Amino acid sequence: MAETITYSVPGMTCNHCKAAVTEELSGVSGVELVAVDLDTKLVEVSGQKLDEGALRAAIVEAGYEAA
Ligand SMILES: [Cu+2]
Repeated sequence: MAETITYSVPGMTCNHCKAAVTEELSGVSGVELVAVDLDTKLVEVSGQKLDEGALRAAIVEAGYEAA
């Protein structure tokens, strides 16, 4: 069953940030869709059997922090 998890990532300011976060999260197992909203600084991750720890690690790997 698909699930969606939303993270607040205040450090994202531009399209480069958006691309970096999207790329890292897209590489996490089970992730099917990543939607970044720069205005609200929210990242929506959708997929199957999502691993919260892996998702947070991917955000850190991209150089940001999930609030
Ligand atoms: Cu940026």
